[in-house]
Amino acid sequence: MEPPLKLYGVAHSPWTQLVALACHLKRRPIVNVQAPPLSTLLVHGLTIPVLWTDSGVLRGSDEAVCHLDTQYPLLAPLDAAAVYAEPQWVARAEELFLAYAAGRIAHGPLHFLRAWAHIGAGGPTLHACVQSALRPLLALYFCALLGFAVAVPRMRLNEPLLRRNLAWWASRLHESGGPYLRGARLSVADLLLYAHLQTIASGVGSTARVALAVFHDEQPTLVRWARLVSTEHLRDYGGWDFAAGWLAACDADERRDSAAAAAAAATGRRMPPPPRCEECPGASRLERAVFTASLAGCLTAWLPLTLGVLAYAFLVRNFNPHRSLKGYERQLGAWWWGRLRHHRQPGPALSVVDPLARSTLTSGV
Ligand SMILES: N[C@@H](CCC(=O)N[C@@H](CS)C(=O)NCC(=O)O)C(=O)O
Repeated sequence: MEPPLKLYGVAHSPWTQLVALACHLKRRPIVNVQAPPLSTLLVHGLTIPVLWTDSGVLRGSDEAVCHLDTQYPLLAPLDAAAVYAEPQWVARAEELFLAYAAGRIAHGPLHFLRAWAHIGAGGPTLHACVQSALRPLLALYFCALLGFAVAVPRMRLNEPLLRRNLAWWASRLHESGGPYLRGARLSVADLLLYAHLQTIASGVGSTARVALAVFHDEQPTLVRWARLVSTEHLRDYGGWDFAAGWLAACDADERRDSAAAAAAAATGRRMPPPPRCEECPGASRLERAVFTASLAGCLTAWLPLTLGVLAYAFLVRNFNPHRSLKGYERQLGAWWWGRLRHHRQPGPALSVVDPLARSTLTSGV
């Protein structure tokens, strides 16, 4: 058996999920780390994911997935080169991220940090506990990032954008002739959407409640597609699988007899309840205790160090070419600058230009 690859990132990140899904399909075990080595922190900040392989360090999910696909072409080919050559897939995955990312902190920072306590790293107990001790740094970084996005540019979970985006994926599925997004075979296009479904189903903030309802009520073909991906390819995916429980609940819901279904329909939506973050597979009680103790340390005795590291990480994030939503942030900066120059008079609504230049998306901020 080949040695495991080191993957820096967490299961609640769609891009890290994407790399973990590709590793799973290529039968490459991973060792998950939840803080970057110092050299990575200094140059690239805290952006996830990073994958360490025999051929070097791969930053960004696209690099990592392409590497895995070319390295193991005979094992479940993922058509990575072809998918990344069609910019629509990543662009729509980023758009989906923009639609729901801020919803992850909709229940407040305490809920958000509590969800992070439940993220497991897997592996031997000692490894899992060390990662739990390091994870608060990343948790505080994303808490601050999302907190800023909600407080300043007033980002929210954007339901209309989410609806339009999921309708786009559903129409691609329809046009492909199925059962997968690019036709008869599972590809990175499917993994891009499925990775986001995993993050949405991780139960953090309002994403699961709102986005899973849109999935369930408006895009039944996407639910069937997700069930196929889950049962055909991810049966033994393990502790990072957040969507499986919800899909099983959808299954049970569909099997209900018609009288029960009619009664349920009369009382409102028949959607199975979305998972709560503490119900998702993840960290043990010991790991959660270690996380909480370390978080307390980061916010008290080590506060100057925490603030210093976070300030540095926010500084270098702007030079990191791999993180997503860069185009959106550039436009946001220009919009603010315009508002300042025009003496804070309300300007035109901010919109995000689709990188494919096919449509203009209202961001809802
Ligand atoms: N294009 C990158 C996106 C990676 C990314 O944006 N990751 C997010 C977490 S989900 C991140 O680390 N963001 C840090 C930041 O924006 O500062 C990929 O595909 O890996």
